[in-house]
Amino acid sequence: MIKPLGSEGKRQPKYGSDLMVDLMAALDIEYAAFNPGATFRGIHDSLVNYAGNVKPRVIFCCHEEISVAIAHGYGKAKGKPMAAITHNIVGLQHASMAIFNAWCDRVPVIVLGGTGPTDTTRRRPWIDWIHTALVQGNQVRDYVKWDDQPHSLKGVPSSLIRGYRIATTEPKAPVYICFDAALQEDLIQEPVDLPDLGRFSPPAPMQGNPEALKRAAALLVEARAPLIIADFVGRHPEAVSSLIEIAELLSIPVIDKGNRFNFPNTHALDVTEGAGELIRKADVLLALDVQDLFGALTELNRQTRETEHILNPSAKIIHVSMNDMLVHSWASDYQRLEAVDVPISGDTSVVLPELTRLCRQVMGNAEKAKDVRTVRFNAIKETHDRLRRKWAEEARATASRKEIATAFLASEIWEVIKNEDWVLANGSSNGWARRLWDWTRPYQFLGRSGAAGIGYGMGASIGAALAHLGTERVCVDIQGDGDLLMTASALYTAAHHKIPLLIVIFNNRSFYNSEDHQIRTAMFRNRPVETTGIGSHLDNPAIDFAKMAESYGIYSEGPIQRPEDLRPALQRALKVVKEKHLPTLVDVITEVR
Ligand SMILES: Cc1ncc(C[n+]2csc(CCOP(=O)(O)OP(=O)(O)O)c2C)c(N)n1
Ligand SMILES: [Mg+2]
Repeated sequence: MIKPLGSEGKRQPKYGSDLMVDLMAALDIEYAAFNPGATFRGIHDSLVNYAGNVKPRVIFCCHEEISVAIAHGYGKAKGKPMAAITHNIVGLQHASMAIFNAWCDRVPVIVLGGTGPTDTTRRRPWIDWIHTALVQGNQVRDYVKWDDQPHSLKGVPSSLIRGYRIATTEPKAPVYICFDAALQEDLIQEPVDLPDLGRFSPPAPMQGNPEALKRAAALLVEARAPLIIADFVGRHPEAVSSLIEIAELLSIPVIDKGNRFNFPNTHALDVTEGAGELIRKADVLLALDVQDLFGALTELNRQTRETEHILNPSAKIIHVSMNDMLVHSWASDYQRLEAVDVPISGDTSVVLPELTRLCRQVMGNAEKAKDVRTVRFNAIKETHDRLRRKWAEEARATASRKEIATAFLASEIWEVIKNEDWVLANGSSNGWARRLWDWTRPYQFLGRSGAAGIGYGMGASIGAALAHLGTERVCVDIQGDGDLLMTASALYTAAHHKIPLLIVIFNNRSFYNSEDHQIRTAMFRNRPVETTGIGSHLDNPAIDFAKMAESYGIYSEGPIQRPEDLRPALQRALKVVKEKHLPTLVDVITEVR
């Protein structure tokens, strides 16, 4: 909800950029992340000297990819956007990977930029020319929801307010708004009135079509083997309890695709990793905000890229999503086309309660059906319990290995944080965090990067920790070594702003995902695998991440090589996070995967 102007509305803006900063404050934008650049020196000055670095507060970064990734993580954790400011076309090019991540992850980020001056007679030779594009938004237009470049100061309020509203209307996504340097720096000639922002809020969430919802309810109640696959439902935390309710009402097993926290892993109906068998025998599938529906119903041979569609062809598919509401042609983020019997455009946060109500109506008091559902519930619970027991045993078995296994890493982090109010901001230790920990509350997991563009983890984790600042929550980043190296200077931002964050490096000394591809390719072609580390294995020299963190002023531990050294190191680091409210880094050398 956009709030009316507070005390900041009583300030007297003198320059164009003062007004821009007033608007950001009015829109309740708490932070603006950036590294500096002369095309927004006006805004920079206004943030610091006019608005006193209070709201928005400057988050000082060393790369635009980090600024946007911070806003990305913050947007998910806080449920509202912050700003990332990029320096004309050069900063925007650096930012573009992170904007694409946020775009695919459907997260609102207010990306701001400077340009020009667009009046060529006011440009400095050389630099103002090579840094000005016609128009700048072209560069990222294919993966932002909207972009704009207002031509007058009077046009600035509607541009920013519209941008904020578009970004925060479902499906949410980044927007880019570019301010001419001259507009920022010129004196305000005529006062510009700010409108009552309370009248520009995004619309209420969209309900599904009533007829389609009735069909869906009838199919679900009649189903012999219904199945739910959920992917982005948890972007609205309150929708998680609605999902639990409908799953419990009809005893439907749930597969969580993990782009958000969708379903508690402790719940008897969670069968996330037992998916294959359930998909094969399902007769009605309720897909909820699934980004890649074809992918969710498919088994993949990683070596040959061949896919096998495993859903029974006679099964009926209901898909509730906003996917059809945001399609651009440039990036194929719409995925392979999948047939759907009951497509419902709507926001699952309001569709699920309504669908549950309709299912109750259809069910009435049929006693016989109750027995069927109880038998089904018990069978699913057995699968769920069996899987959890199996994983716990597998993890225990890794404790005696000489090297640190990914399951062991996850279980040791769990032992250290399980009595804290924790948030897993990034990473999963190869999936083990969800297998072994108790995930019960929606804010505990933020999902993934969106576009699998590496360089995301550090920035997104700082953003999440910013969102939780002032609470007792402990944010944890299980940070890939390769991903970290892409945006390592984020450590400076974490240290400079004293961001409480437990960074655990899952250090397999490799861009292992790619190394694994090299191994498979070589095997498939009957070529030697011994050479596959060339260009992907991060050794020779092995990087000392603890020393690196130390040079940024961050408390660090490691490299931890022996299983028995891991827990004490994590405990010491956690103590620093909790008592000193600072970032810490524990470098853990692990098995490759
Ligand atoms: C910007 C970008 N470049 C390259 C890749 C290809 N890629 C995917 S995963 C990966 C390795 C990441 O390394 P790390 O974070 O250490 O994770 P690991 O695979 O070792 O667990 C690479 C290089 C990518 N996804 N994004
Ligand atoms: Mg790695």
